[in-house]
Amino acid sequence: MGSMGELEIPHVDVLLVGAGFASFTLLNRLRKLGLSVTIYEKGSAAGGIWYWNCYPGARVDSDTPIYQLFDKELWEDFTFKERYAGWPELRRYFKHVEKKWNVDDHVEYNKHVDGATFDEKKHQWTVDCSDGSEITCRWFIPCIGFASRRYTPPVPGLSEFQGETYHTAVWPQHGVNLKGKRVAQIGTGASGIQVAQEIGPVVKSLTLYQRTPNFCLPMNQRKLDPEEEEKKKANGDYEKAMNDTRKTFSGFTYDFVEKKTFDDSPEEREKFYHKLLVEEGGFRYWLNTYDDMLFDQKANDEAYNFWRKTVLKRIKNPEKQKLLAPEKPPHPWGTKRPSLEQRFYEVMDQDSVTIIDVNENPITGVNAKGLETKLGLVEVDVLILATGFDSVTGSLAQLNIRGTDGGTIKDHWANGLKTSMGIAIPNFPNMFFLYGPQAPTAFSNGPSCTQFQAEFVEEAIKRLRADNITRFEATEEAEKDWCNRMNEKWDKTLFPLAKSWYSGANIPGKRVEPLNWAGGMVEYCESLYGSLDNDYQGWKTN
Ligand code: N01
Repeated sequence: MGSMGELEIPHVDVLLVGAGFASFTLLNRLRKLGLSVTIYEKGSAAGGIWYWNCYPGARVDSDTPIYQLFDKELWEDFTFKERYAGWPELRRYFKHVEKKWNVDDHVEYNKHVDGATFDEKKHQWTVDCSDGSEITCRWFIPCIGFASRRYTPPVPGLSEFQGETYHTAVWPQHGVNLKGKRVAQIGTGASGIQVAQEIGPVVKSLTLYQRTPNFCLPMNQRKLDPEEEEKKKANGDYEKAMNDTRKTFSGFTYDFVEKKTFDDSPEEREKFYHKLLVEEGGFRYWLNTYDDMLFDQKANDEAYNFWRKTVLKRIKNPEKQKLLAPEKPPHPWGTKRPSLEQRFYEVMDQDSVTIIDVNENPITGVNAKGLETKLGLVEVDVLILATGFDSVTGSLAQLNIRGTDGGTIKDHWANGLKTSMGIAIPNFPNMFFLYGPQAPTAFSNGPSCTQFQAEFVEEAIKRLRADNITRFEATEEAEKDWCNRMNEKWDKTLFPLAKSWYSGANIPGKRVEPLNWAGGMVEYCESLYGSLDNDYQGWKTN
């Protein structure tokens, strides 16, 4: 970083915002090119999503070894203890990364970026922070993920509640003791399922306000044997797994099988479904199944029915059976994100757990003591809001980043979301964003997506420096083309039939449109990397 005289504004080649997977991989790559790089992070420690979302039971849904940075020097002396790591272990992992990569001089915590403006003369950004400080940079790269703007629904009277209220996305860092408490929870997304299954067995009572059932898949969690993991590393299994993620739709190690649902006989199909859902677990029933499941309603019904039949065996209470696994699903199976669960259905079946369907019994008000529906007042000590995020677009749109026409990103998207390849926007030169809108983001394993995007950014900056180019901007044609391709991919799937955060439908008044690239990682990376060829097609340079 440049020296800070009295009036001098510090300058770096690259400013990264957020201290998670995306920024750490970029930091390591770009400083190797000889660039000065700084990360600003508004939290007080690394971890990104794993810093903020430290609610009980928060745990990743991608399995080891692909949920980590893909650098050998990091994984050769860090071994995860569980197949699916929980947030405390992920925090420890980030500490390991910080130490191993010696990042102390590169990261500033408790530093909240408010906005940025582009200086056309100098071809650089001036970035301003909430503490009044500024910094200039040639390259401005927000790495703030798709879930950094939380959402709280406008429940009438929420502020009247005299008990404790917590949103899962800003859970107190010191934890909350819920033992023996009466708890109400709104929301049954990925966060809600994990909280409910974790606290259900220890609280006095749990009342779950559900709008849409989450069709969860068994996590099949297990402890990892350190010796076995070392053997796998020595065998090259880790490298192979990480490389395999380049070849699949979602950046996992497995992909859809090249077969249609009804190519198999009913017996073969049952056997296959059973293997994916019960024996293997994880996302395999979602992402390693017949390749028509997310495209063909009949195929999808078949998948739902098998899932339902399997889950119903785990729930005894007939009312809860209807609520958690209804005969007619509100959306095609897998078009809202299924959660990975550990004994969720058994916990929900406990007598101490009540599920209220807010479609039939909306929350009419909250008062000092609890939540009211037409079924009456439920008095509670604690209210948990597991109500999600203004996902994907909300993260960037909340910042006051002004482009060359003076408008913000929010202005740019006023009539519809548009980006070039989910990584840049016309009018916002020298700015890339990772793990954001119109990229494979929510349809992918996070570390895979961010790693592949970081490779592009590294290559782009390397070539631009060699070519003496100091201003790099996506063209409007490239943006238009990407938006057309986004819609084309999306419209072929069953995703448009779900009201989901994948399309912004979870936020009242938000435009409903595809927010994530549904064309798969392989095609995404081909488009992205290819755009640097033929004299930077799709980009304006000077
Ligand atoms: O948020 P969500 P999340 N009244 O939007 C409900 C990642 N993640 O924090 O489904 C009543 O999914 C809403 O209902 P509905 C992951 O990608 C990963 O759980 O819209 N209910 C829904 O049930 C995930 O998908 C991990 O009808 C209301 C819930 O609140 C994404 O982040 C862990 C309501 C919100 O669920 C978001 O997950 C956590 C209202 N007015 C998160 N408004 C792991 O890897 C909203 N809801 C494990």
